[in-house]
Amino acid sequence: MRHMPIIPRLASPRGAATALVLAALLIGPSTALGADEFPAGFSGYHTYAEVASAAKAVETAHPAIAKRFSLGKSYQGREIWAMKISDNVGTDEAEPEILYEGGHHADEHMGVELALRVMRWLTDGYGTTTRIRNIVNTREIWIIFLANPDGAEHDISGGKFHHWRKNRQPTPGTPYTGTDLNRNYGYRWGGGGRTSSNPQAITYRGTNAFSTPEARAVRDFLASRVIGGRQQIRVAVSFHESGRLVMWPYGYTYTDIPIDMTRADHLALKAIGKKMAASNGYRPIQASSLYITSGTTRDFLYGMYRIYSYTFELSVTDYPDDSRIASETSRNKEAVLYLAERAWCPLSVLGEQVRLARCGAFDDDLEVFRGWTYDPDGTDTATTGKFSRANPAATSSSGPKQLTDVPSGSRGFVTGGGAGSSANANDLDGRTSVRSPAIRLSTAPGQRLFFRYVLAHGANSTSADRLVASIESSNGTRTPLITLTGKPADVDGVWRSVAASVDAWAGQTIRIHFAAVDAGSNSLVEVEIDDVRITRGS
Ligand code: 0X9
Ligand code: CA
Ligand code: ZN
Ligand code: CA
Repeated sequence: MRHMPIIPRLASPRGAATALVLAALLIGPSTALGADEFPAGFSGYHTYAEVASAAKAVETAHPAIAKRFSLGKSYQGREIWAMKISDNVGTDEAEPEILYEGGHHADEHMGVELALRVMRWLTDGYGTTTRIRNIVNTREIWIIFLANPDGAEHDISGGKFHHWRKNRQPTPGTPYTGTDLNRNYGYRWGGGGRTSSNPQAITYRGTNAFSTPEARAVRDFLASRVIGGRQQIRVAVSFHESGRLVMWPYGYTYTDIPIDMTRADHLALKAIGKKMAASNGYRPIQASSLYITSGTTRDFLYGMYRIYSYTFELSVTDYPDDSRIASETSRNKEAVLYLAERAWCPLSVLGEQVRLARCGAFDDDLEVFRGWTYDPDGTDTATTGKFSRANPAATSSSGPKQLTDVPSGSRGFVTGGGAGSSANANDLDGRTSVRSPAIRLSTAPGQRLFFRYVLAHGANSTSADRLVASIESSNGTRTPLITLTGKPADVDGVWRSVAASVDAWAGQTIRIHFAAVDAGSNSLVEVEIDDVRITRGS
């Protein structure tokens, strides 16, 4: 069996450390906790203070492309230092974003070193290497160096290792200290496997999802990267130790493609993971192949935002001495740069057809919220069957009407997702509409609005029943582009796709608007929509 990254062991109860922690809260971490140092043979690793000053020094040396900032404070009040690296670093530009982070686990110091190296590669290389210059100029890179500063300082306190993994937050009502930050994130928090509800365990998940200030700081930072309804960060890696693994989501289930993942995402996650593993020599696996976890950063990043997120387990052994830092970090350089380049459109790893279909100005599989607005005019009349982004239940009336399977993942826009007491209970009555966030079309010709849909109706339908897709210009003018109408016949639900040119709006900022109407006499009408895209011409 392969080396297992974590060895189950119990954390020692909090004792004399309490006084020290209280003192820290009063006096401030650096003085109260002393000048923590790595033991002999490990002094090449960065302490918390050294991480902070290394980042500051890089900002000072490269002010145009590097900006240090804090995500907020740890439990004991330390700043959680981060850096943005990009051209025009002070401006939020419309560039694909990447997140690298280290130090969720206090005893995994190599991950912090890799985060620092990534900073150095990108800033030192900016003036000398075309590849790196291109990455920095066309991306916005975020680095979190040490997500768990209190734990990391505790791990080396007194100049010896304490084998400390968790943060340093006491668990209320118990004598125990520390929550495993990589079990504290709010995506399927609390599940089984190597995730514990026992405050004494090294994999303690916390009293609630996001009960730790450190995970909350990362969560709030991620939320701040949602702009115009869209998460700007597309790819991410968490640096851990040890085992030399590249892992993709999910960790919470053994299933390769569960309900909360699309097939395309799974294929792309795996392809990119394998590509990175081929360059760093690590073993590529789905995270759950190691063991089941829940509440990890990686699962949260993908589950909540569809960020293509990975965990790297660095090093063969735990606590490699500092002679290993240079080789263990540098073997990851290619993988780190490759992922930054892939951030433009990770799905394009699946080939030319996928690139044309899914790397255009807009791509939404409707699996997570991406900034659509229901009833944007406030004039919808639907009494039942309002659009919602739902996992639809099947309905049947003289044959299938609302289909339960959607083309991608488990969700789409549906006119009333529930089955109701009869097929007529939850179908569309009146008008319902939904509008996309703003989309900046490229100036290139050949872009098309594409979507998949179901338009099912009973024999009592007419051409007044319809689904209309319009393009809304930035001045608010709405132009119907695709109109699909009913007719007086029983039409069962079938998924179809449709596309139309948006060349007339090339170079403009637009929104996509869908309206579904059951007009005239009240008929049985069901509409479903999935995979809304602006596809590329070339
Ligand atoms: O257990 C963890 O959090 C990670 N290993 S570590 O030794 N660095 O603690 C592994 C997380 C990967 N996810 C799953 N195995 N599900
Ligand atoms: Ca920039
Ligand atoms: Zn770890
Ligand atoms: Ca979908």
